[in-house]
Amino acid sequence: MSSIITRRALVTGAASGAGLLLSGCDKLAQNETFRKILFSEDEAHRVLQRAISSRHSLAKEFTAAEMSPVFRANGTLNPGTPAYSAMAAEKFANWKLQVDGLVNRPLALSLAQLQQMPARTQITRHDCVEGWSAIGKWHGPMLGNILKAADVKTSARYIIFHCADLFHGNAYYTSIDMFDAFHPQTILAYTMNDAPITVPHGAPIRLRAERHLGYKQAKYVMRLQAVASLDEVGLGKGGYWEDHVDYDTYAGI
Ligand SMILES: Nc1nc2c(c(=O)[nH]1)N[C@H]1C(S)=C(S)[C@@H](COP(=O)(O)O)O[C@H]1N2
Ligand SMILES: [Mo]
Repeated sequence: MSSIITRRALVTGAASGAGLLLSGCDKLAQNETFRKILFSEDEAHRVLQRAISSRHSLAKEFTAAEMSPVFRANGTLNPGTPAYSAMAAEKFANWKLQVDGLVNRPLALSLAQLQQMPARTQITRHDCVEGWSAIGKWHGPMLGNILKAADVKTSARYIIFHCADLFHGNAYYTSIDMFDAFHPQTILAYTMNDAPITVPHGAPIRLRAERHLGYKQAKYVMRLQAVASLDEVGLGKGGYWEDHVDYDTYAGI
């Protein structure tokens, strides 16, 4: 999609500050917000950057011929709440992604608006700690572009993904840090294997953060919250599984 079409679509759409959604995808690492966050004056932060600089590398991408014939669904297969079921019945026409917390411009983005943004396509391997993997194709806007549109504050250190489902009675959520949030392979996918994401796989959108294991790939994402500390959410360990089971917050692959 050319950026001219995108610009027109977004300006006529309801997203305020939509012009900010326009930056080129893989050039994101050069953008101003990203630089401000990563290259702050603070020495402790610079030391941290060096320690984790290898995390800027890309996860392996595969060819269409390597895609798994079957990609199983795992965890919640349908949030099943009255609110979610009503949205699914309308094909998510009235669903909106909330973007709030440490942002200067909170957003509520419709599926149509997300679909008008520049998107990335990636064929990657999903690895579940329960012992299975599958290669699938994902397509959607880069999270970094959404955060730029919301004008995320430099005080934000993590993005929390709030999901529509309860798992064993607890709200499913996960988190990634700002390095992963602005990683080029971190997208909010609205298609899987060239079709709209189905309910078992996380309709209408799910996170793909390709340097992470399966449990971080949040399905049914309803809200992005920029926070300074993980303490503010749930039991404070950065996600449903981290809170309730002992998975490490950064178990990169
Ligand atoms: N909202 C939500 N996201 C979730 C889960 C879940 O139960 N709820 N399970 C996680 C786990 S453990 C895995 S392996 C993947 C499974 O994704 P899939 O169903 O598309 O295979 O989703 C992850 N994201
Ligand atoms: Mo998993």
